[in-house]
Amino acid sequence: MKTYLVTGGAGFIGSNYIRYMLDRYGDSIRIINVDALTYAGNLENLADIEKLPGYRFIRANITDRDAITAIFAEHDIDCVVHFAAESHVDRSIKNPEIFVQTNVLGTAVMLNAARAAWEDRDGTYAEGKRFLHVSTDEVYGSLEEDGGYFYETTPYAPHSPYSASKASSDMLVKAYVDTYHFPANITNCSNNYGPYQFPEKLIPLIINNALNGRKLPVYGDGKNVRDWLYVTDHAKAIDMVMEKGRPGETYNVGGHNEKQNIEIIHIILDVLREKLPGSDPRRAYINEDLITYVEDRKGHDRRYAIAPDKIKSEIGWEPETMFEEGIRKTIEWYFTHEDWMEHVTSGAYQNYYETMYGPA
Ligand code: NAD
Ligand code: TDX
Repeated sequence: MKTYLVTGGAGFIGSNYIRYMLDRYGDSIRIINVDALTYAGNLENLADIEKLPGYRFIRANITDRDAITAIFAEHDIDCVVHFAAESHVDRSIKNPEIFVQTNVLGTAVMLNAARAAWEDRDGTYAEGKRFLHVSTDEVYGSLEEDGGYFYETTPYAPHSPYSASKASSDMLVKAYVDTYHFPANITNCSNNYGPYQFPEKLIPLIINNALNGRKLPVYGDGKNVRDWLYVTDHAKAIDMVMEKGRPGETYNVGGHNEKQNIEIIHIILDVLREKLPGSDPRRAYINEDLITYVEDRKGHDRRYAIAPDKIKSEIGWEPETMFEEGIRKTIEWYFTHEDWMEHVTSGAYQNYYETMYGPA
């Protein structure tokens, strides 16, 4: 039976990945979710999973070397899927240091602990050991509006403290591959969206603000382009890279769903109007008047886009969910999970952790 150590599994992508894996493999795998439960980690994201026999949660900070080493000592880990990170660009502009601590030092701790547990005396690793580092397309910098894509060979050119910290962590993984023949892969993914995304990111923020009649903040001219990937498609890509990826390789994961931010906002408003019943009072205020242009993000990357050719040809993965379908599924999820949004925006879930586990 394979045992996966998933870091950051209480966050947006990590919780969707754990659900995907337990749906797909059931009792034939074990998942140990290691998460510090920062503001972005929410055990409500896994409420339907916490009692499954193959699942276990451990609260630990990835920068805590002793705690991480103890987890490797206690469990025979086959695969690490490393999601844990500070993930929000705007927060990194305000407070870069925590991004270096978690994303760079935390990744170093994870790599060291995995290597110490896995490496044989002759410098080899048992069959089946694999460390998958989940990274971002933002490490490649920014593309021109009128063309080009990020490829695995594109030079790194991060601009924000967030992307600089992710680029640094990628470099550490590459150094482990080159120096210790460490069995790792890196996936660099485009913008994800879907259920359980924290409403600081564009799509859930716009859905939540519109439903509450609040302004919809658009940075700059609203024409920055992101390449949107439905989160379950990303979970499937990670599973396939873990199964079929060549050790040491990087795979870019993208949605072929490029959209300007302002287009996203118009689509969300259209779908909200389409989905809300005629009698719903919110229909009165959900309209384009809510759109408000605000000061641009500092160092705002203009365009991200991935051509996922390598992962398609080597591994057979392709994005399956087109944006028009994915955004409908996402909005329906937020409609049926108003309690989740209420707990997240009020901070109620964090009070619960303090009671359960003490201060972070
Ligand atoms: P998220 O912010 O929703 O979740 C991050 C999780 O990591 C939370 O559960 C948090 O509690 C945990 N965490 C943070 N610091 C920790 C620490 N020091 N120790 C242990 N746990 C800690 O992030 P996400 O959007 O789910 O992103 C997951 C990963 O995917 C990140 O590495 C991010 O860089 C990468 N990524 C995200 C996107 C995206 O669009 N969201 C796209 C590409 C790559
Ligand atoms: O209120 C907003 N108004 C706005 O115009 C917010 C929150 C964002 N934006 C713009 C900025 C970006 O151009 O929307 C775009 C998307 O912004 P975010 O949702 O903050 O995502 P982004 O900065 O592109 O980064 C995301 O994708 C890559 C994730 O947060 C990263 O973790 C991931 O690596």
